[in-house]
Amino acid sequence: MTNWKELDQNARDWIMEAGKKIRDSFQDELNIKTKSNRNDLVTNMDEATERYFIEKIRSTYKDHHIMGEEGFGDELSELSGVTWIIDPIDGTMNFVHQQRNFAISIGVYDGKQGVLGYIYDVVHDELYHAEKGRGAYMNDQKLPVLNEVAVEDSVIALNAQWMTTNKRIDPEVLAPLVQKVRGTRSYGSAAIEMAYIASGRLDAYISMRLAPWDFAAGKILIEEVGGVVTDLEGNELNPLNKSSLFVGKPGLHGKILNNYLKN
Ligand code: 2AM
Ligand code: CA
Repeated sequence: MTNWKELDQNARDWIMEAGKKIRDSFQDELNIKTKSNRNDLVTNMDEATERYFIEKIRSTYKDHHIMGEEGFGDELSELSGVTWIIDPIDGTMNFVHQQRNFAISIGVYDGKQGVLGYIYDVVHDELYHAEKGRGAYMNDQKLPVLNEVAVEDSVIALNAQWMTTNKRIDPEVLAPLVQKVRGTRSYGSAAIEMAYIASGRLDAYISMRLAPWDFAAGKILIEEVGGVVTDLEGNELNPLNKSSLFVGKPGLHGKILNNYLKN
């Protein structure tokens, strides 16, 4: 039997410690490499942070599974038992260029069910966490359940690249939505964007391609405050697969999905 209370405390301790290491690293020179393309960055701190979590988890929980962005975890073809889904630094481009607007993101799943979610905005020292069925919190303050909002009063997050010619969506699709809403924002970290949905700072967020470690924690947070988490077609996400992502306040999610995204 998993002791979830103890696991929650360990996860928080490790996240705070990892955050401190990342803040301390700002004084050191970064080693930056590229992955799949010139804009896909990874640093020594992404790798060191993932290794730090894996070492802690492996020495404490011998039978847990780990899925990590930098590939030091397990190769998983199914979710069974307890699985930690880890993005050591979500928003690496921001980490490199701005030293802000990035987060540690960790979702802990029991089988296919998300149980604990953590998003730590390292620079603002904001820890968002949620436990399935027990609500979502920001620095231990309970986040209120989300209210409905009209499309024309909403602030939505999306990256401008989805409004230019790209492989994943016809840029014409999003234009009417962008014209209708009150404003658009782009923070460049899916985890932070999802934490901002959970805390009501944003009303909806659209991304065309995210990986499980980008949304594993945010999904739990948003659902705990009554938000809706799907892919761009309105289907449930599979925490093992890359997919598009559309999250939003209750009511607003359905209105945008039916009136703007479905054609
Ligand atoms: P990362 O910084 O951990 O790589 C940027 O718009 C957001 O999308 C970040 O959360 C970034 O995560 C993620 N992202 C960027 N490129 C991606 C890709 N090719 N696949 C999945 N997620 C990606
Ligand atoms: Ca990352």
